Amino acid sequence: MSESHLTLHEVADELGVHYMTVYRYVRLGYLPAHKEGGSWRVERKDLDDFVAEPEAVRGRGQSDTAWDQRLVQRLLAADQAGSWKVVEAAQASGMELRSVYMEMIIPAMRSVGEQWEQGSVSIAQEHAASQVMVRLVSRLSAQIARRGVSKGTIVVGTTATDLHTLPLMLAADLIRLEGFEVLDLGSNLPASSFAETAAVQQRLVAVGISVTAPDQANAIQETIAELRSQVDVPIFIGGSAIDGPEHAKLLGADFGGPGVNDVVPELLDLV
Ligand code: B12
Repeated sequence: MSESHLTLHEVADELGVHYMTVYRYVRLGYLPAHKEGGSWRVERKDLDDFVAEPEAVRGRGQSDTAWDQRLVQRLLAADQAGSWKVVEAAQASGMELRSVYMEMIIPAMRSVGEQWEQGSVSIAQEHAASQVMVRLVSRLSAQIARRGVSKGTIVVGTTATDLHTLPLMLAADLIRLEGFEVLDLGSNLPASSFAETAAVQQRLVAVGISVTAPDQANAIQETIAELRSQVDVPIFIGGSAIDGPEHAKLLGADFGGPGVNDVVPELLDLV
């Protein structure tokens, strides 16, 4: 065994604890590890980092794991590999994909945002954390496997002036998890291109607009007007800049709300 890739037994000997204790550290995401030939291996550097952490941070004595906060730490360190290891560890401990999004990814990103607003995180750190998160979500998204026949296609995008791609990506994945094909057009797309693309989709069920940036009322109305001139399916809007269903309707959408859960019943009613 190479000295840089330790088995869990070697780690246990070194830490002076039982093998099962080390196994628990790994499964709960306290100690990064990867699989080699079916068994866990720990890199020397990760073990050194683990030993260097204060007991409270390691959480050795805790039975619950604040996965989102563990992820926030890795994101703020712009540690892509470490962030992925936290996600892997959560999944290895039995967390299902939807919960990874709802209980880890979304709260972690909101926490980064709050710390940025409070000034405890710099704008560069927030940007770097967002970039790591985009990569993480791209990787996680590949795990979404549709069971059975697709419920149809939903095209999503933002207004031409909203740059928040990440909330859109997350919303797109949560809609995919409901069994729809989702065509994610990203952010900053001219309304005419958005509408032209939606218009040529097979089995189009609805079109969704993600709204995160402030002051988008005019842009939303333009996007909706363009869409209505080219497609005749319901149009819904969502995102953190939408207060609730009434606000969505006031802006000209057929339905909407801040979160994906607010629109899932209507989407399922369409099929
Ligand atoms: C990262 C970030 C950015 C990045 C975006 C990078 C990227 N690749 O996306 C950049 C740097 C580009 C950016 C820019 C700006 N940002 Co910004 N940003 C954020 C931040 C920190 C995180 C966003 C995020 O990923 N959130 C996490 C996701 C999980 O949460 P969510 O947005 O609620 O998304 C969920 C739901 O809303 C829903 N959803 C999303 N889309 C849709 C669509 C549909 C149809 C449905 C049903 C649901 C749905 O699903 C998601 C998952 O549950 C937030 C802080 C925050 N609290 O979110 C600020 C925040 C959104 N930004 C804000 C602001 C003000 C700006 C700027 C104006 C700053 C500036 N002065 O330049 C610009 C605007 C640029 C523009 N024209 O768009 C404000 C918005 C306040 C508002 N709406 O009134 C926030 C809230 C920060 C703050 N409190 O000041 N930002």
